[in-house]
Amino acid sequence: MIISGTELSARLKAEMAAQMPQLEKEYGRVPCLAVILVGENPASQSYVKGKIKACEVVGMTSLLITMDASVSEAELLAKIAELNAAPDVDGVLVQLPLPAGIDESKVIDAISVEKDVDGFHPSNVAKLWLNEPCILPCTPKGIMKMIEETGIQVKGKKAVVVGRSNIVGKPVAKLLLDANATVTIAHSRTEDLAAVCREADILVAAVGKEAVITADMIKPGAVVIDVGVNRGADGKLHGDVDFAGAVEVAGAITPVPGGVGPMTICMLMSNTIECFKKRMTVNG
Ligand code: L34
Repeated sequence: MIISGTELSARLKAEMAAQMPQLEKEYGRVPCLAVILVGENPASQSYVKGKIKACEVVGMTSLLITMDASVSEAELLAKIAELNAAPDVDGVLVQLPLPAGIDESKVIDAISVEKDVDGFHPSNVAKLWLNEPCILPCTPKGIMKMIEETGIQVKGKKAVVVGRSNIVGKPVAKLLLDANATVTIAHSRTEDLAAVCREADILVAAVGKEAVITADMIKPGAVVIDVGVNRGADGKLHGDVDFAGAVEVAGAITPVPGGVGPMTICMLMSNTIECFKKRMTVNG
């Protein structure tokens, strides 16, 4: 089984689009996402384009703010403050990575928690780990939706997450733990990574290196989620998993492209709606 993020996200976006007339009637407007893109990183440009396009598809409004790579940290922080204060903006996202010289954690801290559609703000991270209601980071949330889609029961299963980043590895491990999986976080210093991976009923590869997960590292029938988006020497996108080999062994697997990437964007739409609804009910 190939878990298509393209198809699943299209279905979920259509469901969200169907809610828009009701939201507009109830609150007088549709949700609005503001995206700040600093510099001209081609990958970031492509992902941001996807985010703006998704807003159109869902029927929400968006604001794209592009800033020169030479922008100062102070200018960027001032723009964030302006968007935090804007009553008609529900979500504020600063596309990462940022140019050298800008402190990413300072930027993330500056985004108002109520508008933190990425779920990267320390308050949202703390809430996630304390089991309090919060905005979930988009990629981990999308991964859980894809696992759900396979119909497998996560409870009691062995899950191995390869990678320990703040935006994918750590939060997806927490969500798998909440779903009652037995979770291992493996990483670049893990001894005998292949043996650790072979134990996994659910394997999440979030390393950021092409084809580090090969067929021999996969337990037959396992669910394999490939978070990698690596631009190869051939100019094409490759996952962290050697797909051609892995698809023969796995029970279900996500492709790259067309897997986790589109689901990340889809969950961003869902988070924006969530922030919108919360702000509209709290602020009247
Ligand atoms: N602030 N920065 C912030 N939030 C995020 O959620 C992200 N991320 C990651 C990078 N920086 C961020 C994304 O948006 C990764 N990411 C992302 C989003 C979308 C896609 C990939 C990564 C995506 O749509 N990938 C397509 C291919 C797109 C292409 O061809 O360039 C796919 O099918 O995988």
